Amino acid sequence: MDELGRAAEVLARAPSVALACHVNPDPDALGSMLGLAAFLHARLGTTVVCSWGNQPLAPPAWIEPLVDARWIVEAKAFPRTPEVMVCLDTASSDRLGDLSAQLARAGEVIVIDHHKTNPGFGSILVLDPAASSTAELVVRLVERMGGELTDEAAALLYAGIVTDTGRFQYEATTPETLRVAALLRARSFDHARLAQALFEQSSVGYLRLLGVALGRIQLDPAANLVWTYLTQTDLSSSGVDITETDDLIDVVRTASGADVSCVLKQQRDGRFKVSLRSRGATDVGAIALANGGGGHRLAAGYTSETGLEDSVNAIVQALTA
Ligand SMILES: [Mn+2]
Repeated sequence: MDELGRAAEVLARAPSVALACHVNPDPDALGSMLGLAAFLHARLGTTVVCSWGNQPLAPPAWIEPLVDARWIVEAKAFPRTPEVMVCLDTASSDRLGDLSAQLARAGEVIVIDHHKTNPGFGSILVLDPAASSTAELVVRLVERMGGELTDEAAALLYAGIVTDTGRFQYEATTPETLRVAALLRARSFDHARLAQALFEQSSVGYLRLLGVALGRIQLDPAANLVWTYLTQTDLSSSGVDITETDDLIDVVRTASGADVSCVLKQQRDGRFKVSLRSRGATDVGAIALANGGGGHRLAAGYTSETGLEDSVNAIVQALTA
């Protein structure tokens, strides 16, 4: 049997399922995890528990109307020895953060992911790098299992697809992606409000900080690179949390003057979180992988141990090699 079929079979039999996604979850991680949880709970009465390896957890506002708050627990309350554990949108086991220790103790570990750089882990691996999003894979799984999605589950999965495809714009958007999205949109949820909650939630402080980041943008034509950065001082003086700056890279990537765009953001521990995007000509996933990170061919990232200058130099070197 194929891996999707095995996953469907295990989930159909499990009275309780523990679901996890990667640390600092994006809407695809959260949407695929919570969407699957919502489906299992509604369809089979499965006891579901969901978490990710950040402590404390800070669930984003957009999920609030869509989930039962009791499903989400802190990592320390996650089952120590789950019979069935599902890891969603998690490109490698260390991306589970505090939850990675549970892998060795879990009975069955189902990994559902679409990251090309995923080395493969778990006992059942549903990995399709051609899929637009992990949420798209969850819909395939749901179709295999059979049964209806609730409106909330559909909204959660739709959120994963609409964000990971850049609102159906990126290369990975296939006819299958649109079929799946249409299937979800057929359920009754307010997609316009959901999109607003996902894409139009900037604080004025963030917009000012965006101005700072865009003001210091650098173009390196030889490396075909456009880049900028934010420091902890920038963040603290503007009162903006780093999680609010996720779409900075989406503004920088619109620059037509370079194929590769990069944003370096200093974290609390001083290290720089590096986000890379390519307009199509460069495999930035390879650069991220070489630096201990991962992702996709055109969108990837890693955490840099070196300072800002050395981090940028290393990227320039990789691009001009
Ligand atoms: Mn994803």
